Amino acid sequence: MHSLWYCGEYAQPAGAVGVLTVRSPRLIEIDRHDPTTAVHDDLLPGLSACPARVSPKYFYDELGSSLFAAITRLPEYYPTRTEAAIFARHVDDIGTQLAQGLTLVDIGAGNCEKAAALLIPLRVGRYVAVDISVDFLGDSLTRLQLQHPQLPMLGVGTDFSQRLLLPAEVGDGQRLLFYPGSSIGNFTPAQALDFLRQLRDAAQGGVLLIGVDLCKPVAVLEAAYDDPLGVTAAFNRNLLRNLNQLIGSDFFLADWRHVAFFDEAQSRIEMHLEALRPLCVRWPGGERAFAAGERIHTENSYKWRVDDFTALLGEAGFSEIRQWTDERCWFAVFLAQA
Ligand code: AVJ
Repeated sequence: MHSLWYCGEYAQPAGAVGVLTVRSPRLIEIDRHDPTTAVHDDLLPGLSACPARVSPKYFYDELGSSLFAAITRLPEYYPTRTEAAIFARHVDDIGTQLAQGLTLVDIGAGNCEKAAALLIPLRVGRYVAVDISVDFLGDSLTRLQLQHPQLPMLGVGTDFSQRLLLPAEVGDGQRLLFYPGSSIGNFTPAQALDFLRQLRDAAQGGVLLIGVDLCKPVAVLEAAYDDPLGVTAAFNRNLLRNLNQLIGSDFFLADWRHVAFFDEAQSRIEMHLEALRPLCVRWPGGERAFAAGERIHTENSYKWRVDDFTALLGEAGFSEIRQWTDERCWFAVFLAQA
């Protein structure tokens, strides 16, 4: 079911003195070349639909993952920084709720920076990083392994957007599922409930630590998704580059404008790409005409209220729900028993 594409673990030489032995993180990949199913079942129908839509998972090729890392450093993009501040302030409190030596399973690990700050304070025994972009993940893990030479690490490349399936290699240690950054915000409330249930199953009786972005003034939200430097615009338009690579389409990036706004009724940021002129995009086996001003919906980012998200966790079967937030109540971190 899954192929091993790199395995380079080597043992500590017995009695070695003055030699720093660094483990190599092991990487496995599940269903790597399954793009045909994803492309046929989800990408092409979405591109052809009215209005057109493309899943946000197509942002994250290697360049897209780097652009997202750049977004998290923008002054306007408060979520990453705010969440990190909550962890910095409350990590000891969170740690007292947890056993030692847990397997931290980082869902959507990206550059692994968020988990890196928790490995020591939470006395993690094993680190498993899961991400759709396995090449990016390999680099991130190799760097992290240098800082934690003796911590067992595993990288799992998989597309968990349809279904979260963790391979047996994750091991049978007690699990701490880590789903930070408000990635849950990409899901509609109904999809979020479904995904939380999958997380609960994957936790196998362990715990979930999850970051959730909260409702706040619209101007703050909109600035975070339409920054003056244009990094979010580049991140959004990079999706078209990725599609050109994946399906051989001929999207011309200069024809498309980044659009982001908050929809109060649905409590979500919407991101779109808007055609600047009438045009036709072609790819082997299909084409799609766009009128000037017509949009491709590329992302939703839902903003929650603490009470509503607590209720959602309960509905998904979690218990003993605890939560920490920042002074402005812009972001919340929840800990719950699976
Ligand atoms: C990774 C889904 C949490 O919704 O804030 C950032 C993605 N999109 N800027 C978010 C994103 C535009 C991000 N998540």
